[in-house]
Amino acid sequence: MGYRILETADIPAYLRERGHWDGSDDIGVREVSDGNLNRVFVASDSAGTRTLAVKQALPWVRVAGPSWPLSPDRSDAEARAYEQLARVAPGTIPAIHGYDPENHALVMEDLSDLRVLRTALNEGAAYGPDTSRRIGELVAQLSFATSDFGLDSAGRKALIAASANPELCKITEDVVLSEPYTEHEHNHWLPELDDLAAEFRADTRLRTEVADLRHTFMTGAQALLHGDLHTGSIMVGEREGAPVVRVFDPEFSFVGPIGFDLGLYWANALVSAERARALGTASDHADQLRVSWEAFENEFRRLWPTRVDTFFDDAYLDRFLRRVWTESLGFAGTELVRRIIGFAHLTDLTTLPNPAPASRRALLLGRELILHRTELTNARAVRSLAESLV
Ligand code: SR1
Ligand code: MG
Repeated sequence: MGYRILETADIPAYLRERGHWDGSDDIGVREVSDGNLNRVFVASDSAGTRTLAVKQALPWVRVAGPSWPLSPDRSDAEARAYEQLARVAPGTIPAIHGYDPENHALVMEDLSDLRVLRTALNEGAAYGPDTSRRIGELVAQLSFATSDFGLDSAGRKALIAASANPELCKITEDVVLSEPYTEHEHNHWLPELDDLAAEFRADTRLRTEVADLRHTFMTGAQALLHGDLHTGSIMVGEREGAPVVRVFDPEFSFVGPIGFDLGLYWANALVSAERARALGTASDHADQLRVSWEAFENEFRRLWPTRVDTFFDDAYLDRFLRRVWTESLGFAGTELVRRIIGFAHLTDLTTLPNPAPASRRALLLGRELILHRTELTNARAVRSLAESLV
């Protein structure tokens, strides 16, 4: 039948055709699309006891419409990433009930009893002890298992080839890792930040450092990444009294530098800290970089004795982790910058009553992280830097 764009009214028949829903009960459907690229529907029975989510990739960027075409094949990358994540961290992703490559649609567990981490933080929640720890562990588990430490050489080459995701990598190379430092129609910012936006475009040293990070992103095939690990790609909540963390939306997944996943998470945590500081609601926000790094490092070191290639010795592990740390800081800096003067901004800042001061601080912090990433050798130094900015 070919690819068809699903509308709300199509979902009940679609779920039945695909064998995801039997019985004749009424299926209620609501569209809950929230991200920049895709559509998401939640289907439920009349009692609300049975629910499923359907995510479909459109042939364009959802928030831009047909003027920004984008192949719906990105859903293949997402389905592949979920397969890998299900192997290493099944409890930290939604249950996947099926993938329909023809319609670029995933049918999965409905997570609407949970809250998007960004939304929860924006509404005043703290991170608590589990979220960043779990994210750090997840990045370690996924990256170790899909690196040259977790897979043999031939398996790695096959993974790299199978995980190519050129269109979405190009989006990142553009909107995160170059456009904000150039004149580009995608860029926009608050008028109060005109001076900094102009400075960033004119700063040749900054541009060279971003070029270095961009090239690392393009060539540093260390491990399979989530690829877009911001606080809008994480759900949190409680089920049966226990904390729940679920990572979703891995459509930007590809084999790249591990620091890109950590860096995105860190930047979004740092922005949440700026919001909390601006509102006077800061609690554990500023500690999340440390918590996630320690969890990542501990889990990676725990897995290290299981590596498939022992030519990589313990001294190399120390060097490797140091490199991941430094690159993570640099990528965090680029994520901060693009979220304030690039295409896609963050509600953490845009919904503040007076967004300019916090946005300025985050922008300055981003530049410092990019320029001084090799000198910032621990989380305490990053925290002091963030607190020192006026
Ligand atoms: C055109 S897409 C812009 C951003 O949305 C996605 O969530 C990614 O973060 C991407 O960079
Ligand atoms: Mg997304």
